[in-house]
This record gives sequence, structure tokens and C-alpha cells, in this order.
Amino acid sequence: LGQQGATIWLTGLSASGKSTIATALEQHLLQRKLHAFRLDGDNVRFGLNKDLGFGPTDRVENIRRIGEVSLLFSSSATLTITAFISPYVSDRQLARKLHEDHKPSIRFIEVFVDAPLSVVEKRDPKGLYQKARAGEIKEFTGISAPYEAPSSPEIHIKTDEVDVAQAVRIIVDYLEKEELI
Ligand code: GGZ
Repeated sequence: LGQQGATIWLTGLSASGKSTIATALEQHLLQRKLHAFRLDGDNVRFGLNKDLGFGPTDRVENIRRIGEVSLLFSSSATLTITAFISPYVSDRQLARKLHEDHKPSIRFIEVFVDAPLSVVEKRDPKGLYQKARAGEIKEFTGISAPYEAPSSPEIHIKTDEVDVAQAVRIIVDYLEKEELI
């Protein structure tokens, strides 16, 4: 293909902007004729992972499978963008290790899509935070389930400070600097 694969792993709270940034990034890469593919809740949680819910065990399995699938895509020279909350440090670490241990190793770029809880709760595009506060959704990340923020992500984007285009630019700059694109 003349390009190498890599996994660009977005992590952050619901409504932090992961899917929006992932979609815009995918479009940008495709327009540059690069082979890019996005994995998110719409194409994974309703298909491959439709047997999984949001309890801790199911989230671990959700992320384990996504880690494996992203490795499959990336090892076939695709720039793979994942957009899942992936709330646990240990699960993201496992996904990273899968990529590092692969022969040849595949780059794993963790992107912290960061917005304070107060901000995502105000956005609340699907009314899920409101439902979680009311107890209508149990184990909701940030409200009644944990989110373990990355301590040293490759990229840290504060979505209450930059817009989507700027977020894409930050990631693209990184990929260029690392000679991945
Ligand atoms: C968190 C939930 C929950 C609970 C349903 N907690 O904003 P959304 O709606 O579109 O994205 C959220 C999505 C999270 O799925 P992930 O696969 O990314 O989660 S994880 O990585 O933790 O496995 C949200 C919706 O599913 N949703 N119930 N209880 N988000």
C-alpha cells in the first residue's frame, strides 16, 4: 500500500468529542488518499460486541476485542482510529502492549480527548448524563462508574479549548512528525 498502519486510540468521557474528532480525522486522512478506518460504538457495539453491556467485566471485554480488532486493521497498513470511552488504564495498556508485542510492532497513539465533567454534562447531547444523575442509567462513566484519565498520552486535546478542526490538526501534526503519514 505504500503506507504503514497505526492505531490512533481516542479515550475520554461520553460527549467529550471522540466520535466527532474521529470522523473528521478519518475524512482528512481519506482525502489525502490514505487508508483510514474508524471503529466506534456505532459499528462495534451494535455488531461484534452487541453481547456486551456497561458493567466492569463487559467494558474490559469490549476494549479487549477492540484492541485486537484495531491491531488486525493496523497490521494490514490501515490508519485505525478508535473512539471508545475505554475508562480503565489497564485495558488501554493491554491494547498498547498488543501493538508493541506484534511482529513487527505497530504504533499505538493514545489521544486523551479531555473535557471536564461539568462541560460534558452541560453538552449532554443525548440526555444520558441527566438520566444517569436521575439513576435511570446505572454505572454511567463519570457519574456512577470510573474514568481513569491517561497520565502520559501521546496527545492531549482539551475540547473545551480547541475546535474540531484544531483537534484534527494536532493529531495530523503528530502523525506527520512521527512520519506515520
Ligand atoms: C457510559 C454509556 C453507558 C454507560 C450507554 N456508561 O455518548 P455515547 O453514549 O454515544 O457514547 C457512550 C457509549 C460508550 O460506549 P463505549 O463502548 O465507548 O464504552 S466503554 O469504552 O466504557 O466500554 C454512551 C453510551 O455508550 N452508554 N450506557 N453506562 N456510556
